[in-house]
Amino acid sequence: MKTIAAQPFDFSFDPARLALIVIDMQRDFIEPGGFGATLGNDVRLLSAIVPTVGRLLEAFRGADLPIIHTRECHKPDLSDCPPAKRLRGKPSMRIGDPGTMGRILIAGEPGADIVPELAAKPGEIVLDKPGKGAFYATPLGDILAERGITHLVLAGVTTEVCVQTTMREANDRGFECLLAEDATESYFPEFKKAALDMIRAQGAIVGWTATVDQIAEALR
Ligand code: C5J
Repeated sequence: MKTIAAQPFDFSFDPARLALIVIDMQRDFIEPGGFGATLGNDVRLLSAIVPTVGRLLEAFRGADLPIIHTRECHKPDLSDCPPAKRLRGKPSMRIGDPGTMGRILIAGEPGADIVPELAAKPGEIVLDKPGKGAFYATPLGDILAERGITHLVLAGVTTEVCVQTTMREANDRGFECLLAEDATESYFPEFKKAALDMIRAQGAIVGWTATVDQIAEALR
């Protein structure tokens, strides 16, 4: 067993049962001119964590542990995008519309891809997901079960939307989850802080948090 110095208390895990899930580090959320920017967000908040997520990936690669990358995107015919998701609000562009990096959040389009700095290496899993949570309508549960994974480290964007949703889905499926607090970000800093507080509250009711340095130290 190994231990990560975490909040609200140490996170113990068997390295043979640990995997990393990096949520939605996609060009459409992170790069200028993408979907996130068209929604009025300052994408520099998100691009700032790219090097830190890179260090977390290297720590898992160095320890030869499983890595899963997710991408929030939909089929070109939008059959997996509920109208409630596509039509809500009055954004200047909607999922499926032509954007600066191809059709917005459509599988196979440049904007839906992971930023080049964090591209998956051979052997790593890239999972397309139509929902906020990475377990909904994907084979993620089977992928983790096949590998005997019981403990997860999560990272990516955005903290309070797809990252927190995935962490809560994982909790309900019995996984022990730790969020890498400096390898996740929100367009709304106060939402990130609130999400971290919620996760750690009541004796880690959703899970633990730790820095990338603390995680890397335990994996060395
Ligand atoms: C959002 C995500 N924020 N990956 N997606 O719509 O968090």
